[in-house]
Amino acid sequence: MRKVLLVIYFCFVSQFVFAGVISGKVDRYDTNYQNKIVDSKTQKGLSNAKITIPEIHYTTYSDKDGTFQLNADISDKTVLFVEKEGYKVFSLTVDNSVLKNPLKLGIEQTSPFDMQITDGVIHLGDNLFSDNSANSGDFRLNAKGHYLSQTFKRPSAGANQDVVIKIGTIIGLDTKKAKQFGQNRIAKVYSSPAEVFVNGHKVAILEVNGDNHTIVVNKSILKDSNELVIKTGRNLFQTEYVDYDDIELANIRIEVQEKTYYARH
Ligand SMILES: [Ca+2]
Repeated sequence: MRKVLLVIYFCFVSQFVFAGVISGKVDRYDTNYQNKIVDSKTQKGLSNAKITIPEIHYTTYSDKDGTFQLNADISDKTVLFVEKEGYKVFSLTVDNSVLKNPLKLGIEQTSPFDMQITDGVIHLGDNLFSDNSANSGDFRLNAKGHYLSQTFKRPSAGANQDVVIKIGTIIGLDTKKAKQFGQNRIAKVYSSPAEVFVNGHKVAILEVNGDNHTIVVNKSILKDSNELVIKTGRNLFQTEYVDYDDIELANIRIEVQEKTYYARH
């Protein structure tokens, strides 16, 4: 059987941020390599990176050349994390196809102003969801409520730099757009998008599941101490009671990036 290698780089694209359609660049080509963790710049294998899938309590580490085995029992889409000192936390939506198609994951060195503001997988909603919801099969965490609130200090960003919110991974959004993209199997109903606020200003909506969402924050709304709030949507077809969309978020960071990264043509 021909094997396909997924090469997933951090590739930050902002054009679709308000539609929430942001995901890492995925290149596929034929190879027989094992799963591998590399430095995204040098492409060199990285040893002793920690690879975890929290929802199934799976942990392994990369070997001295960066390779690793994934002998995990993955039934539905779930979050895989890669952590290594000196590198940004990497997260990726995986399903059981990764057991057949080796992963090559490029992770990025941290920058001085990176702030990791969440740890692990966060489930928002009310724990009421259909088995046909986007990726409900691996929802094993109880919802902590319908919104997330985190504070962060004002990042030091120059005139040519943007402050951005990175959401590493989103699973479970049952929006109209997620449905159009074939991300859930619910016949008719859908939910409103999740909303992202900074200091009470809405900065983005999240409509599509995936990895590596990037939201540029207008620096004029930032203060010395800031509040990031992410609210999950609600089922627009349930009028008898409020049914929040049960979603999972992972790997939320605040970063400072060069503005040229987002140049629009
Ligand atoms: Ca719900």
